Amino acid sequence: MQARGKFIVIEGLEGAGKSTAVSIVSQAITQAGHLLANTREPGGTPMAEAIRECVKHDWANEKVTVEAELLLMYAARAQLIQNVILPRLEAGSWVLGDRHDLSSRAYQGGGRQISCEMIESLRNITLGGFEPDFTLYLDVEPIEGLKRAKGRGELDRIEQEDLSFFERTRARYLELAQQDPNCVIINTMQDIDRVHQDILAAIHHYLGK
Ligand code: T5A
Repeated sequence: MQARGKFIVIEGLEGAGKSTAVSIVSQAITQAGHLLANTREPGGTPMAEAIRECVKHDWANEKVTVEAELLLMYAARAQLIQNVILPRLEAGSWVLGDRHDLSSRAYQGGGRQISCEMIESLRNITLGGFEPDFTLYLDVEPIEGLKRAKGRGELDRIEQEDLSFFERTRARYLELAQQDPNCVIINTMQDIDRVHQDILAAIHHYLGK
């Protein structure tokens, strides 16, 4: 019988360097001989990509409520898990996610200050105990991450939040990452080559298990 694949996730604030980490980790996984599917959240299916557009869009005079934002994130996640992640894992492929549930717990739980109870109930409905096998959390100081994100062009609705929002988000990320035995924290405030070496070392260590 085909062994179930592993679900690996890259997490971090805007400008943490997730895109580069995704390519480093993808290469390491495929070189180790595994089939790999890449996903991003919110997104990754046609409907979830439409939700992504909707959630990142600046609706001008219509305030996006924190509840609507939270529900949209979990609606997109439900689509992705049922249609892509679980079928791929069952077929033996590995899946590498650019963001997953930790993002909601950090951005909506920490940044937006939505209660843990509300998030927990959506996690139970959507995930039913499903969790990544391994997470790399790329830690960046919000001021530096936003500077990098700004260097890339126009900011979306969430990226336009004030610094305190990202500070709360980062604090929640760190708190949750430190509690998770399957999560490695990468300091991205170092020289970029060193960051890439640390990412490679972490995924090689995981693959060697
Ligand atoms: N969201 C998402 C929620 O609120 N809740 C949720 O549940 C989920 C799933 C998604 C948005 O939705 C929110 C979070 C987000 O606001 P996104 O596009 O997926 O949006 O996420 P972003 O974080 O916006 O993606 P970014 O592309 O901004 O982040 P990256 O991928 O981490 O940044 P990257 O790799 O493009 O790097 C940005 C720039 O910095 C440079 C890179 O070269 C690049 O130019 N850089 C460095 N420079 C110097 N030193 C380093 N160590 C560097 N690392 C990268």
